[in-house]
Amino acid sequence: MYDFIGDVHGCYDEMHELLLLLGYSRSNDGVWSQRDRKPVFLGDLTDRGPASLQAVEDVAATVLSGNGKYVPGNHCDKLYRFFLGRNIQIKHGLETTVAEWEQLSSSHRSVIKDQFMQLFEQAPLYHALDEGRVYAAHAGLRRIDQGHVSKQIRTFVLYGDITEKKDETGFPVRRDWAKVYDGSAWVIYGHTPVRTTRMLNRTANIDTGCVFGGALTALSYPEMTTTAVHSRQPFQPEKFHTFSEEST
Ligand SMILES: [Mn+2]
Repeated sequence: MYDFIGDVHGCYDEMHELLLLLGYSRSNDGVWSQRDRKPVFLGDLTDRGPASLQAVEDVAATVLSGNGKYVPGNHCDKLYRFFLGRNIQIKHGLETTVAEWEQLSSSHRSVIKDQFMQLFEQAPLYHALDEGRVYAAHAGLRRIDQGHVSKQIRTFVLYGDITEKKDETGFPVRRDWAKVYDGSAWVIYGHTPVRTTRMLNRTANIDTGCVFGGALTALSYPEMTTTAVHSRQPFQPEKFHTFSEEST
């Protein structure tokens, strides 16, 4: 009944191909299913890739017409604050989305901005689906946080299990929350690019790094099967995370 789709990051062509492969049909209102299925977009639709705004338009049309679901990612949160006119740093990929947006006519700009802001504002921080048997959350969701929202939970869901420590490239060190997850509900998430879908303790990280030359992956629920399309972007192996299965 659901097809969870990992971080798109402006890879519209791959997203379009994946949705067709999953059997979705297209209309002016995005995609829809003849088999009572819905795509669930796991956030980070934009930044770094070649067609961020097309991805926004398509996902917004699909979700706002009731044919799909969406949860925000950290890049979505930043784009939202950009559209609010906040003083934010335009980097880490946001510069590509802003450049696309600045090339549009002013009327098209306001349409895209309104669509995205509506999509973002109607989205819950995470979705509980199938009567709470499965959660969709951008960077993950701990068992104790399920059913709750707070500032701390928001940070976890958008950015992951980050620590105060920085690695040698200046990014926060991420803890491996999935390794100690003990919930009975599935948590489907993305955010941390991995070479292949990582399933562990009823968690599934399906961000297979499309924008870094990996693949765009969908996880079908309740079948728990994956469908992937190859990326059209250059492969950047250093962008993919490897987990040490020994350390905690
Ligand atoms: Mn992210």
